[in-house]
Amino acid sequence: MDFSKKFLIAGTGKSGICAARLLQKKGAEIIFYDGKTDIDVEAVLSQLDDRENVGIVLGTVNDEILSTVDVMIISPGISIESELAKQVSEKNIPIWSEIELAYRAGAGKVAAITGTNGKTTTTSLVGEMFKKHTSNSFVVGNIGLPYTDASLDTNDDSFIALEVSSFQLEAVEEFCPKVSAVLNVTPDHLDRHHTMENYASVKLDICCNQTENDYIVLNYDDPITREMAKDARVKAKVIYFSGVDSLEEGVCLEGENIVVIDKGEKIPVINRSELILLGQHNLENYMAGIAIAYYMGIPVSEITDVLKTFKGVEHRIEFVEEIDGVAYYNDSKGTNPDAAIKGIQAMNRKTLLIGGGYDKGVPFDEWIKAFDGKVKKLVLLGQTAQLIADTAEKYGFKDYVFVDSLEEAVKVCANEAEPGEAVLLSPACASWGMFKNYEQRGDQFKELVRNLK
Ligand code: UMA
Repeated sequence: MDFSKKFLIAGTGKSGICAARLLQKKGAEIIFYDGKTDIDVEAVLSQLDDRENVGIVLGTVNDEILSTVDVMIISPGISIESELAKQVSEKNIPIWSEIELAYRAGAGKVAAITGTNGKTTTTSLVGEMFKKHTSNSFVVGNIGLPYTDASLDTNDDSFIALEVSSFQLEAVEEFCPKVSAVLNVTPDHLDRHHTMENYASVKLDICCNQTENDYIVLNYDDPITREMAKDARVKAKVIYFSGVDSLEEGVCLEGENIVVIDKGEKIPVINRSELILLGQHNLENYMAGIAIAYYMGIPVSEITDVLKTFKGVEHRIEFVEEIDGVAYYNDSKGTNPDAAIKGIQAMNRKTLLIGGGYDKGVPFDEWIKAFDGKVKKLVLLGQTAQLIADTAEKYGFKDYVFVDSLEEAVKVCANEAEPGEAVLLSPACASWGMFKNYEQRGDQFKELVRNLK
C-alpha cells in the first residue's frame, strides 16, 4: 500500500487513534477530524507517538483543507450518509473504513464475522481456535480492539478473527476475507440503515470482493441469511450451518453430534452434551465457529479441543462454577428484558433467577412470559424489584422474594437450590445505582459464587 499520501482521519475514538498510529508508523501525513467541538484535543494527541504537525479539525471541514487530502479514513460511528462523507465524496476523495485501511496495510488470512447477534461470541470462539493452532493469531474489530491496532504485526501466516459491524462495512473497497460469515439479521441500527433491506445488504458487503476460492458461512435457519446465497455479490463458496435441518454440505446435527459435511465426507466434531454454552443461539454460534475455523484450515482435533473448554464471553450467560451440583451462570449483560429472555431460554433446568436493577421505564411482561415454567424462584433487588413482582403476579407467578443486595441474593439462591438446578443472574435491568456498570455487577456475582465453595 502507498503511504505517501495525506489521510484525513474522521473520528478521534479508538478507531481513529489506532488508524493514526498505523499511518504515522508508515510515515504517512495525517490530520484528524471530529464532529464534536468540545473534545479534549490534548487527550487525543497524547495517544500518538509523534504529535508534531498533526492538526485536528473540529465541527466542520472546509474545502481548503479537503484540497490537501488524498484519502479519508472513517470511524464506524460516522455514517457514510453524514454531511462530512457527502462533502468528501463530492471532491472524489476515496473514503475507507478503518478495517479497509487495516486490511490494506496488513497481511494474513482473515475470517470476518458479522450478524446482528452472536458475533462477539463467535469471533472469540474462532479466535481461541486460531490461538490453539498458532501464536501468530489476532482477535480484533468491533469486539473492542481496532483492526488497525494489530494489522502491522500481521504477516502472510497470520490468522485474524475479525468481528465486523455493519457500520464498518459501509466503506470497504478491497477488503477480502478468506472466510466471511453472516450469522443472522434481525432488526437493529435502523436509525442508521433506514430499512432491513439496506441493513442486510450492507452486511452482505462483507463478501463483495471474495472469489470462488473463498468461503461465506451463512445461517440456514435464518430466512434472511439463507436467501443471501442467491445474491449476485456472493461468488465465494457458500457453507451453511443449521441447528435444525440436515444438510448435504456444511455444519449440522446428526443425532446429538455436530458434524462437518465436506464434499460428501461426514466428519464428526463434537457431541452437543460436551458444549458448555447453552441455548439454541449458542448452538448456532458454535456451528458458525466450527464452519469458519474448518474452512480457514484449522484441524478438526484442534477445533474440538477448543469447543470442549470454551466458556463464552464474560458476563453473557457465562458459566461460573458448579457448587454442590448447582450450576451458576452470570448474565449481567442481560441489561434489558430482550437480552434477559435469551438468558432464561438458555437454561435447560429449573432455575433460581436473580433480577432487577435500575428502572429504564421498560415493561417486563415478555420476560416473565418467557419463564416457561423453568423459574423456581425469582430473587429481586434494586429499583425495579416491586415493578417486576407486580408484573409476575399479573401472569400468576408468585415465587418471588425481595433482597437488599447481590450478596443476599446469592445466599438465598445457594440455600434454596437443589442439585441439578441452576442459579442465573440475568437482571433484565441496567446496573446503575447499585454498581458502576454491568461488568462490576457480574464480577461481584462471580466472586460471591466462588466464596460459596
Ligand atoms: N463522531 C463524529 N461524528 C459522528 C459520530 C462520531 O465525529 O457522527 C466521533 C465522536 O465524537 C468520537 C468518535 O467519532 O470522537 C468515535 O468514533 P466511533 O463512534 O467510531 O467509536 P470508536 O471508539 O472508534 O469505536 C468503534 C466502534 N464504535 C461504533 O461502531 C459506534 C466500537 O464498536 C468498536 O469496538 C471499535 O470501533 C473498535 O473497532 C462498539 C459498538 O457499539 C462496541 N458497535 C456497534 C455494535 O456492536 O452494535 C456497531
